[in-house]
Amino acid sequence: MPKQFYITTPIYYVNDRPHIGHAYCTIVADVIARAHRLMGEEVFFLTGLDEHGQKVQQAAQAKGVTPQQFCDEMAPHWEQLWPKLLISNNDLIRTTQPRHKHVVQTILQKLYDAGEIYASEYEGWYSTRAEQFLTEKEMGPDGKFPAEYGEVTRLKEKNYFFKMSKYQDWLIAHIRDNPGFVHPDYRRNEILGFLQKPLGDLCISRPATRLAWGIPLPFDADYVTYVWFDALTNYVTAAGYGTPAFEQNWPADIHLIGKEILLFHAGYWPIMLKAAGIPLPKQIAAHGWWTRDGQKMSKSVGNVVDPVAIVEAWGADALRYYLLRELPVGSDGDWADTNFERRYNGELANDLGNLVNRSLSMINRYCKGILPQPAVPDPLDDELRALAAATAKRFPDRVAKLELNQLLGDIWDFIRRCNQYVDQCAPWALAKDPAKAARLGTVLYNLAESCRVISILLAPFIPTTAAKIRLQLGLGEAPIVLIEAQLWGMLVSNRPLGEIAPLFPKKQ
Ligand code: ME8
Repeated sequence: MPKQFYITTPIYYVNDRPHIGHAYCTIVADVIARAHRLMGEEVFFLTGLDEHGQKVQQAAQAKGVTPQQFCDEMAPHWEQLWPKLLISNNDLIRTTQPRHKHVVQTILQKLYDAGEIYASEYEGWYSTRAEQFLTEKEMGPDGKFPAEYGEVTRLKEKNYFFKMSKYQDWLIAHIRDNPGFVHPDYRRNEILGFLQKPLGDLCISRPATRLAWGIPLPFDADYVTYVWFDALTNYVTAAGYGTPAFEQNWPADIHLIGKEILLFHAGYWPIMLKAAGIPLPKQIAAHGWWTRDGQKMSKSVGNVVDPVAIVEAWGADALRYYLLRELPVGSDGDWADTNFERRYNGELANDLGNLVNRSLSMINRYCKGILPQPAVPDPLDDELRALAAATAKRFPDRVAKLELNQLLGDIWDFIRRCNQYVDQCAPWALAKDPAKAARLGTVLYNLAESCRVISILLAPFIPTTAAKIRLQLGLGEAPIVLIEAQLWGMLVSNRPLGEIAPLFPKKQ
C-alpha cells in the first residue's frame, strides 16, 4: 500500500466553544485534504480534542460532574460542528481515548528506559489558589504577586524532565537543512531566531495530588503527564503507532497549526520524535490569527464570530470561500462583515454564479436544454481553452506550496475570462441569425466546458457548489479527478442539462 497523505489540525481544547479561528484552521486543512484526494492521493485527515488538564478538572468540579463526563458533554459541540463546515476528516482523536493513553505511556516508557527522562527538584513561587507555579512575569512592579493569586509560598516539587536541550543543535541543523520544514519562511526564521537561546529541558509531569486529570506516568504513578507529551503525541496515536498501519500513515505530511503553537510543533515535537526514534513530520505549517474589525476576539467583548451563525445565514461554501480567499496561509486576517458580504455578492454571486447561470440558461433558451456540439472554432476559443488548461496545470504546484488564496485567484481569473468571452461572443446576437447557429452552439459548448473545468478546480474549496454545477451540467455525482480539468471536450453533446437554479442567491 502506498503511503497516505497525512494532514492534521491542532487538537482543540474541549472546554472552549469553537469559534471562527478553530473553523479557519480546520477548513484550511480540509481544503488541502480534498485537493490531494482530487489529485488521486489517498488522504488521512485528522482533527481532534485536547481533553486533559487543570481547566477541565476545575470546570468539571464546578459543575459537579467527573472530568470525563464533562469532556463527553463538551465534545459534541466540536464533533457536530465539523459536518456543518463540510469537513472531511477521516478520524477525530480525543486524548481521553484508551488508544491514546496506551501510546503516550509506551513512548514515555521507551524514553525513560533510554535515559532521556530524569527526575529533578524544582523550587519556585506557588499559588495554591491558581494551583500553579508563578514566575517573574506574573510579579507586579512592587515585587509582589497580584491579589488574585491568593497566598503565594515557596514550594519545592519533584518532577520529571525530558532531556530536550541536548538536541538543540541537531534541531537547528534540521531546520536549516530542510527549508520546507517550517512554512511560511518568515516563521522558519522566527523559530531559528528563538533557537539561538538555550532551550532547556522540558518539565513533563505534575504530581497527581495537584493535577489528577492526566495520563499517569508509566514509571511513577504518583505523577501525570503534563500538556505537551500528551497533546503532541496524538498525531502518532491516530496514525496507529505500534501497529502495521503506522508505516502507511506516518510521517505526517503537514501539521497545520496556528502561529502561537509553532515552538511546540517545530521545536519540542521534532525533538520528542527524534529521541523516540520516530521519523519527523515533513512540514509544520503555521497559519495566522483572525481578529474582528481590528480587535482580538473575546467572549467578554462579545465580538466572537460564530461559524455556525455564518453557515446558517450564508451557507458553508460562502464561509469556506471567504476564509480561504481573504489571505495567504500564514498571514493574519481581520473579519469584517462588510468585506464578507462584498466577496459573497461580487465574487460568488456575480462572477461565478452569473457565469454558470447565464451560460446554462442560454443553452436552455437557444438549444432547448440540450448541450450543442462544438462545430465552428475561433481563436477566442483557443485562448479560453489554453487558460483553462494552464489554470488546471498550475493547481498541484499551488497546493504543494500552500498558495491556496493564489489558487483561488487563478480560478477567478479564468471565471472572469469566461464572462468576458460571453460578452465578446454575444450569443444573444448570434441567436438572431440562423446562419450563425453552429457558431452559437460552439460558444455555448465552450461555456459549458468551462463550467465543468471550474467545478473540478473549485471542488476542494466549495464542494457543495461544485457538485451543484455538475448536476446542472447534467453530470452525475461520480468522484472527480484533477486530470479531467486538464482535458478539454469531456462533456458529451446532444445530452440534456440538469435543472438550473441560481448558485448564490443575492442578499441585500
Ligand atoms: O492550543 N485565529 O488548542 P486551542 C486563527 N490544545 N486561529 C485560531 C484563533 C484565531 N483567533 N484562535 C484559535 C491548543 N485558533 C492546544 C493545541 S496541538 C497538539 C494542542 C486555532 O483550542 C489555531 O489553529 O487553543 C490555534 O493553533 C488553535 O486554534 C488552538 O486551539
